Amino acid sequence: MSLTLVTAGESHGPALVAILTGLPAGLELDRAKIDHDLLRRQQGYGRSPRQQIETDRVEVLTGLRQGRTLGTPLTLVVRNADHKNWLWGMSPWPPEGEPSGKGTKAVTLPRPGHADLAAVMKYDYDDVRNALERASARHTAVTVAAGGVAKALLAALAVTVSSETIEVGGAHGEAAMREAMDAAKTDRDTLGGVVEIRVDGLPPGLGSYVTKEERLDARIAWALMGIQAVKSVEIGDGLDLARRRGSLAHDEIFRDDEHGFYRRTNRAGGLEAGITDGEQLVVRCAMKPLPTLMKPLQSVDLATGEPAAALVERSDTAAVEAMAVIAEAVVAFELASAAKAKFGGDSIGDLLAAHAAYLARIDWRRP
Ligand code: EPS
Repeated sequence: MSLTLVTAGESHGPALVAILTGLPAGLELDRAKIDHDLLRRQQGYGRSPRQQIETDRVEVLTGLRQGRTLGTPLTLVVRNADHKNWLWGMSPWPPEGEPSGKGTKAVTLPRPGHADLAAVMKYDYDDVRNALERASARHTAVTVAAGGVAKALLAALAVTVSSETIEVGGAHGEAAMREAMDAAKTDRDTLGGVVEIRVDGLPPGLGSYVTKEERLDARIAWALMGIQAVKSVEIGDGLDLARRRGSLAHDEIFRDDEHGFYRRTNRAGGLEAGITDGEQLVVRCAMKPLPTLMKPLQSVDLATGEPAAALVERSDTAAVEAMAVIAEAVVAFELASAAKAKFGGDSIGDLLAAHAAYLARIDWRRP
């Protein structure tokens, strides 16, 4: 069985929840490591004042005993500290007493680029809040917690996942990216950017060409495109490969006793035909600028049908660095799922034994 993940939760509701199934029993989880990723997701230049309200921490409700998985569904929770300001407005049950706090008035000014307009039409809402609460990127907090569990499984296989923000608002390099974010903030505007994920230690043979569902390139693209605001995903040399001749687009095959089979280039980014090829996995994804602008774009008031400025709410100037941590998490989840599908095992010991037997069979050494 491979892994499954379901997340739930509204941005200003009581909590965010993730349920993971298919984990082997006996996998050791380190709460501090998961919380560290939650902290990394909250940090980054250009983040919103909301981050001063939240201190995200993982709680576990099921599936874990004394730090080790039980092989049963694992339920993770990240509370929304801000919910205390929305007790009436985001009450799960019909609220009691006079309206108070935030979220008491219907939002009728849809923001271009957010889910707002399409969602109110689709779901027959008269309050945009019903859509934006779930469309919000807030729930990526619990996605990151789930990614932390996946990273623990990958770490047991000596696989490590890292990320880097390589571009914000078209600027490269730490200083230029900060400058771009400062300028956008001054102009009450927002920025997007590009992150790169690298994964080391993956053996050849995860994923498969057999079905679309098993193609790891498809799964990674699906997972990354599922992150709010992501508009493009690239694996290896990606788009640039389309502009080259075949002689400069592929990774020639070599073999010696020290490495087994290996490549001297990695244009494929570690994936051929949806299967890992034993090289470093390299994936980039790009997010558009955030749609909540302090200098609002043109919209229409849904209550009157008249032209109006879009909703202005507390927002980030850019969240590209946060997106890097989220991208790590979703890529880690797909890789852990592919590893579980390949090596199986009801216990982590069985999974590691199958992994070791496989490495002993193939002619490949970890680069
Ligand atoms: C978001 C809007 C902002 C962001 C939020 C994503 O939230 P709020 O409306 O509460 O100010 O801060 O992201 C987070 C809360 C988070 O933890 O990442 C949106 O509309 O997507």
